[in-house]
Amino acid sequence: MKTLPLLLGLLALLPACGRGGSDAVEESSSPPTSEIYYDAVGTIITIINEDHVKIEHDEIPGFMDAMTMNFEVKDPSLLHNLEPGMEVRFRVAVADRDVHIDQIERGERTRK
Ligand SMILES: [Cu+2]
Repeated sequence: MKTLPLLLGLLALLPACGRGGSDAVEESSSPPTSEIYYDAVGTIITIINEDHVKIEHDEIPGFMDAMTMNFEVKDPSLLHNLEPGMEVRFRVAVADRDVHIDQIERGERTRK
């Protein structure tokens, strides 16, 4: 039974090593991960600062459940003319670890 904790410890170390290696290879030999886009609807809760907004959004199929969360926007001008309480339609661009809104406009939220 003494060998089990040791084995588990070794197994835990392996994924970390493998990931570091493959990242380095991907960066040098293949193009950057392409973005995936998700259309969403929600209500603006707060304009946090020039490029962050808190939105209560409906379910985004294949991406996330309905929730209230902060988003970064690609360009501060996207938030011009938007105010708390407004219903919006927006698009979330997801690439690797980067998630941000690249399109947003006023639009009615269709509630189920
Ligand atoms: Cu969310």
